Amino acid sequence: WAQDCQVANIPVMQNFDKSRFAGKWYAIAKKDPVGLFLLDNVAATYVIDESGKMTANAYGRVIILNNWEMCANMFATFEDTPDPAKFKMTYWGAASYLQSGNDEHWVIDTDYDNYAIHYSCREVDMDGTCLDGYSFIFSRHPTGLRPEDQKIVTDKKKEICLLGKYRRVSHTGFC
Ligand code: ODT
Repeated sequence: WAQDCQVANIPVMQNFDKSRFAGKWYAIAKKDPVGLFLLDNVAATYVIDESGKMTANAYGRVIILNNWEMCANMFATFEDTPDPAKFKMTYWGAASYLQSGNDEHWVIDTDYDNYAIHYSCREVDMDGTCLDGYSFIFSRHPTGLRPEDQKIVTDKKKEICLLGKYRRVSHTGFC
């Protein structure tokens, strides 16, 4: 394939099955957006209700008001779209001073049992590439990705034009 950094052409997970995606995922790497929020110790738990609607809660270490360090408890609801791997996420914090808003929530790839690649472009540039966005590499294991999943994840980072843009997300037990 040829590299195509157009947001509209980013390949997402085929036949995404949200019920298999449910449960807890540990963020092990992150590409930050402008105005970075979740720093580290980040995990997200997805729930699918009887009607098939997806919700999630997440936690992570944040620094607010310049210097106050805390664990943010965050919640999200997801609106389905015609593409099963693409959702519109509405999110808010347990406390009013935490971030809230609406973001895209795309699942680029996952094997459901070990790794997942999340992607969200917040602002598409004039040329169709992403001007501001963020992405999480998730693992079912807090210890990180299995060696056999690393190449798959590296290839996908390249495909979404974010190779080299990630930092590691540590899990120290802070949250
Ligand atoms: O950390 C940043 O810089 C941007 C992230 C803002 C969104 C955080 C909202 C979390 C809402 C609850 C969880 C849902 C799971 C979402 C998956 C990815 C974001 C953590």
